[in-house]
Amino acid sequence: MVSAWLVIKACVAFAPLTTVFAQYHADVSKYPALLDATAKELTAGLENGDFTSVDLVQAYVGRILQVNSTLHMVVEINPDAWTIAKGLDDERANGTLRGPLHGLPILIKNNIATADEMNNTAGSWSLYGAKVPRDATVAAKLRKAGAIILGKTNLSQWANYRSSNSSNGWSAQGGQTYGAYYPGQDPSGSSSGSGVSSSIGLAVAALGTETDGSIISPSELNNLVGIKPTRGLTSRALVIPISEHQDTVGPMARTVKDAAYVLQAIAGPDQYDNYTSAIPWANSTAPNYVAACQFDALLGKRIGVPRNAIGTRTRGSAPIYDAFEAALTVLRNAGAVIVDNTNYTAYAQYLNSTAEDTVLSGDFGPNLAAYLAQLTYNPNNVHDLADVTNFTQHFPAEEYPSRDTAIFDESLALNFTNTDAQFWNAYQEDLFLGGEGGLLGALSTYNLDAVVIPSSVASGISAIIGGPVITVPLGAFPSNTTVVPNARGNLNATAPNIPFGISFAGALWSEETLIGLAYAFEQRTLVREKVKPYIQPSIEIGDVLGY
Ligand SMILES: *[C@@H]1O[C@H](CO)[C@@H](O)[C@H](O)[C@H]1NC(C)=O
Ligand SMILES: *[C@@H]1O[C@H](CO)[C@@H](O)[C@H](O)[C@H]1NC(C)=O
Ligand SMILES: *[C@@H]1O[C@H](CO)[C@@H](O)[C@H](O)[C@H]1NC(C)=O
Ligand SMILES: *[C@@H]1O[C@H](CO)[C@@H](O)[C@H](O)[C@H]1NC(C)=O
Ligand SMILES: *[C@@H]1O[C@H](CO)[C@@H](O)[C@H](O)[C@H]1NC(C)=O
Ligand SMILES: *[C@@H]1O[C@H](CO)[C@@H](O)[C@H](O)[C@H]1NC(C)=O
Ligand SMILES: *[C@@H]1O[C@H](CO)[C@@H](O)[C@H](O)[C@H]1NC(C)=O
Ligand SMILES: *[C@@H]1O[C@H](CO)[C@@H](O)[C@H](O)[C@H]1NC(C)=O
Ligand SMILES: *[C@@H]1O[C@H](CO)[C@@H](O)[C@H](O)[C@H]1NC(C)=O
Ligand SMILES: *[C@@H]1O[C@H](CO)[C@@H](O)[C@H](O)[C@H]1NC(C)=O
Ligand SMILES: *[C@@H]1O[C@H](CO)[C@@H](O)[C@H](O)[C@H]1NC(C)=O
Ligand SMILES: CC(=O)N[C@H]1CO[C@H](CO)[C@@H](O)[C@@H]1O
Repeated sequence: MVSAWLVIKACVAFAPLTTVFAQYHADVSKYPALLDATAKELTAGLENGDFTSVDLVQAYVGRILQVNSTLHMVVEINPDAWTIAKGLDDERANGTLRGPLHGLPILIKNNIATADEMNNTAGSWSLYGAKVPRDATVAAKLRKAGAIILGKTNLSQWANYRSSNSSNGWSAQGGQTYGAYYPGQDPSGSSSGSGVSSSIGLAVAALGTETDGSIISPSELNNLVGIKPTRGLTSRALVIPISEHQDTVGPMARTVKDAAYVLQAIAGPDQYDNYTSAIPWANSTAPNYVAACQFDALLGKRIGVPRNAIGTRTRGSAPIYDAFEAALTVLRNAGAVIVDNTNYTAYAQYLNSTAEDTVLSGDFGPNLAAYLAQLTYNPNNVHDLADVTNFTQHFPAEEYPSRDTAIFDESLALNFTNTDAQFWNAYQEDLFLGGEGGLLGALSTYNLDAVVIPSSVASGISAIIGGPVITVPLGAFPSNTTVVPNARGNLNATAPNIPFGISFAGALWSEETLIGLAYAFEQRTLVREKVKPYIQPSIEIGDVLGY
């Protein structure tokens, strides 16, 4: 249902905005610039009555429509966003405040379900029109915290778990997402649209999901802070899965503190995802991720550099490695003890291992079937991976065989599932490679609070043990960088001005520590604001007031 009031608002949003709103430009500088606006700045404006949450929805939707035809980062806008915003404005007016996200718009990845007008498809037409029994728990938690779910972001289809030859950020439903820092920029993935949207100020923040790299990598390449939480800290209920052993949901935001606000809202136990029962604290002693944002958080912390796991400086990667070495000096100057050569003892074996492929492949079939079994309406009758594969291979917009189904096929070809001994052996191998032979071994041997690594190589070791990682902007490629295409040849994977990040990784459930380290680094460097997108929308809050 679309209210009449919404239709009026929507018409304004779809009008040629720059001309319609031109007369209001005088006021623009009074309000926080949306490219970088923080939750705190927006909340101050709402508190002062300078603007409303309805205005914020209007401004963000206007911005989305200004760039979507170029960047394809948002697949659907929530038609209820205006009425939800009005309700939250009314609550604020009468003194009901749900928390620090009250009345702030957030975008979510198109694999996180909502029980409303929006679809949840992982980018596949097979799920277009499907209905779920309730919101994904993380979406319900966002609503409870007062956030406005503004829309769904494009992604690498099936969270990059379909093809061997597709491109980051492409889905059949949403087309090809591009990054905003260079024409044709590979946005990375699979939370591509969440990365691009958050980076150019199309919401206060976005949710992504990660199995291995899908929050950290697009956060890094889109000049963002991304938190990939410990598996089990955030519920995956009604999130289209890859692997119960590795999947997580986490924030992608412009500042560490904003990411902390969002994580605080979505973390916690959930009866629908029993991995959350591993959360090791009682409600009353749950961490305060926002309070962890302290300028002196690096003081006295022991931070390892696992040299054998950070890759090597080449001519192409030199800017990343040079910035990384400079960052170690920043950390030292902030009072951290940098412990060098905290190598991972089994890293060569990890690089050689296929155990993670086995775990993901073994989980995917049963986990996908369990998601599909929950649908209350399943328009294409896809009940398992075989059905989805058949659909994908026959439905023209899925672009098969130009984009293949190699990863589906590999999972279908497994002659065992995630309850068999072969699966368990692979999972135990992962727990060793990332644990005693990897990150956890180094943390314990060298008595570390965390390790620091270039974000481009940060995800894998933590992914296989379900450990947390946070990435913070570190720099961008210089203007003399040679443009290099991706493997498919349809995106620019390396190019001038493409951002990169630095990551802190630690023990399971160590988000509070990692957020502190990241915040203290971010506040000393403030890299994000030095790197500017080549394209960004022009609509600001001042442009929409009065509509
Ligand atoms: C404030 O508004 C909300 C939402 O409209 C309503 O549920 C609540 O009862 C109101 N509270 C007061 C104190 O008026
Ligand atoms: C969801 O899909 C249906 C088709 O089943 C479509 O009519 C509807 O517009 C979509 N919702 C949104 C918010 O785009
Ligand atoms: C954004 O562009 C994509 C690709 O053309 C399209 O599928 C999607 O519907 C657009 N989203 C909105 C909100 O206009
Ligand atoms: C990639 O960059 C090159 C060089 O600037 C440009 O000509 C090309 O159009 C870009 N690719 C895409 C897909 O935009
Ligand atoms: C989690 O729930 C599933 C079914 O939903 C069950 O098979 C499994 O044993 C449960 N695991 C734990 C640790 O409770
Ligand atoms: C902790 O809080 C959650 C929801 O916030 C609730 O469902 C759960 O029962 C609480 N657990 C305890 C032990 O109080
Ligand atoms: C750690 O790894 C680096 C890079 O492979 C190597 O140069 C160094 O000797 C190793 N140090 C230790 C203590 O193993
Ligand atoms: C890599 O795998 C091959 C084949 O399984 C094995 O022979 C070799 O010893 C492995 N190397 C390492 C460093 O684990
Ligand atoms: C595969 O998909 C085609 C086209 O949608 C359909 O006609 C056929 O029945 C499907 N086959 C199976 C085995 O589901
Ligand atoms: C799967 O196949 C492998 C080798 O082909 C065999 O060793 C293994 O026992 C099979 N597992 C099951 C569960 O059938
Ligand atoms: C870019 O310029 C820097 C500084 O002049 C130089 O060190 C570097 O080698 C150049 N990079 C390339 C790819 O030409
Ligand atoms: C509405 C819209 O623009 N849909 C596009 C989504 O992406 C696919 C694949 O690129 C296009 O075929 C659709 O036209």
